[in-house]
Amino acid sequence: ANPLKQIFTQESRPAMGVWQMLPGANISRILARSGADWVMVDCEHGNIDDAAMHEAVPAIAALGVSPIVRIPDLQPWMVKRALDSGAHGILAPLIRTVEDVQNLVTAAKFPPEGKRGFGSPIAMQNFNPIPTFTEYLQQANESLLTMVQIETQEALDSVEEIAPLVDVIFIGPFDLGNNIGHPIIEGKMDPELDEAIERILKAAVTAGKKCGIFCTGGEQAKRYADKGFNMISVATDYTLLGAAMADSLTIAHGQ
Ligand code: 3PY
Repeated sequence: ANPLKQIFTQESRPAMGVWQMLPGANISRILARSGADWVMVDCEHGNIDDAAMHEAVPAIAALGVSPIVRIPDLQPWMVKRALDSGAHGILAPLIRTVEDVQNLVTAAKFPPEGKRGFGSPIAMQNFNPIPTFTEYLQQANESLLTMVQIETQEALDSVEEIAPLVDVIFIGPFDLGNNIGHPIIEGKMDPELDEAIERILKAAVTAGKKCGIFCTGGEQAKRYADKGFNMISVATDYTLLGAAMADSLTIAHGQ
């Protein structure tokens, strides 16, 4: 089962998630038990290598929460490693062209839809009950969520063609701002960045696909939920930990 896919297909609410940047299965478990619908195991900018990914992904899945892996770059071998670890979805950063997106889908799906190779029983172990080889092959393509980040000018220019090709188009507002010449400064977003975000949401809605966005806190996440976003990253482990300690210190100091 893919709990995130179930929310997408059976519920009308946004799926709220958290970004795991720090390595460790205990961190994965804390995040998965927080009430989040999905956890993004961030192998692009997080401090998470291949071994840490193979620990994080099953720890999250075991708690009935969807582990999604953000691969460091769009390389077929990275897609393969992430899916073999048992990821329920794959997020490719910084894609540029329709061809990039087609390459992701080809790498992520078993034949005949794609060219993913089979060789690892590890992903199968993450299911309960463990499927047979045939059952796994039958359900893997269908249950997988493919996601690409729209965060370059080129991807923005082609977003209407990209959206139909994947399950989720996911906005990275920081990179998108940088790449279209309107960086986010001290949390402030330029109206042109807002317009680009609206265009991406519209492309997803028109294609009948889901739209995701990265946020830096609950208030911002609520604003995007109200706009109709389907997959929202509320915060990261890294910032949450620091903020929680700072809040406790403020109280401890009697301030
Ligand atoms: C961005 O905002 O660019 C992201 O990809 C979030 O990590």
